[in-house]
Amino acid sequence: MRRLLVTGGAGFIGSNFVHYLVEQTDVHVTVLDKMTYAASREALAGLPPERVELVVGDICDAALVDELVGGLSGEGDALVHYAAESHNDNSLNDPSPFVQTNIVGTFTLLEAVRRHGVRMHHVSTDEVYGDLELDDPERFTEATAYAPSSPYSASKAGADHLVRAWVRSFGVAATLSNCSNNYGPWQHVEKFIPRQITNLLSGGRVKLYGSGQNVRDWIHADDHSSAVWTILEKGRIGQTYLIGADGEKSNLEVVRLILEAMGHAPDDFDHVNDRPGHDLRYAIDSTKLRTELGWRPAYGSFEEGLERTIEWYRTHQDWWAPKKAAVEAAYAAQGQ
Ligand code: NAD
Ligand code: TDX
Repeated sequence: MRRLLVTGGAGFIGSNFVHYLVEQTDVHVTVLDKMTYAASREALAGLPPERVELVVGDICDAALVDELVGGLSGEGDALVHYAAESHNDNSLNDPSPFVQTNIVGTFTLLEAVRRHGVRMHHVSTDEVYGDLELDDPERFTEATAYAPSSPYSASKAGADHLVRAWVRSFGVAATLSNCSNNYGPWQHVEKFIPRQITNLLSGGRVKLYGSGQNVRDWIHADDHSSAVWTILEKGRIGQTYLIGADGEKSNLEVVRLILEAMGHAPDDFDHVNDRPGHDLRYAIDSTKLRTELGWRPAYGSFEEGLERTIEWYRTHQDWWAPKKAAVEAAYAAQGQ
């Protein structure tokens, strides 16, 4: 059986990818995850044990990584690298784990795939390209210059550069993808959309940074999964593919959609302190992935995916409620 090693597979997007693999393919999945605050065993619960194995460990642990990557010797086997510190606000408070996991961790994986000749797919973000003006006619493409703004995006950019250099200098068989903002089940309540939904579900108020004019390009995590699988199957080694679903919305628009869907008045939100260095707009041109590899998102609209996500948080209170108080206390301490 074909084997995939999925780092960060107990986090938001990684666990959605593991579910996708179990439902849509016949590969065996080994998840390597440190089980930080962002991970969740519940997200992998109920998956068949003969298909999915969880190894709790750090991608910076060279001996463990070498052993797991060394086990990927079959045709079609691959390492898919999702593990990261992923939250911008946290990176502004303490950049250290971002540099360690996102840069040193990626380096550790690259050295192992180099030694063992294993195929790798590196999962990255559109934030490495910095931000766009609201009226910029050009969206991000694979040719856009790197210009990260935050410690998080700088650490992801550093990781991307390492992957590209290991491809060119050592002939490592890697592909890269840079995706826009994801939403869907199992996203931590620190992030924008789950924070607002769970604020309303727990009797709190929606919190909008600054004026809310900032634009994000939303994609459902399922569509991100199908794109990564498409790249694994058909992508050209050494290439970068941008992943996006034409889902640009201002934060104010998203807040109003959530308020409306949950039966609240459109102005029922608070403006809070803005994020320092807050990127204005992200927007992805995914023409290369669509034309070269034939990928299409399955979700017809952001509104459809948002309704389903709100319903998911309504029915998974047991999962998110224990995390909520600590996250809100940390935000309150920063005036957010
Ligand atoms: P997440 O924070 O929900 O999950 C990250 C996972 O990585 C967690 O399970 C955590 O325990 C694990 N992890 C962290 N440090 C580790 C280490 N040292 N060793 C092993 N495991 C470790 O993040 P996410 O939102 O699911 O993002 C996953 C990936 O997708 C990241 O690489 C992120 O940069 C990228 N990405 C995210 C988005 C988004 O909108 N969330 C968009 C584009 C790209
Ligand atoms: O309470 C909030 N209010 C608010 O207005 C929060 C938590 C966020 N925001 C704003 C900030 C951003 O403009 O919403 C937008 C989205 O914020 P986040 O969910 O923190 O995401 P972002 O900073 O855009 O980064 C996300 O997308 C790219 C992921 O967290 C990254 O891992 C990914 O690389």
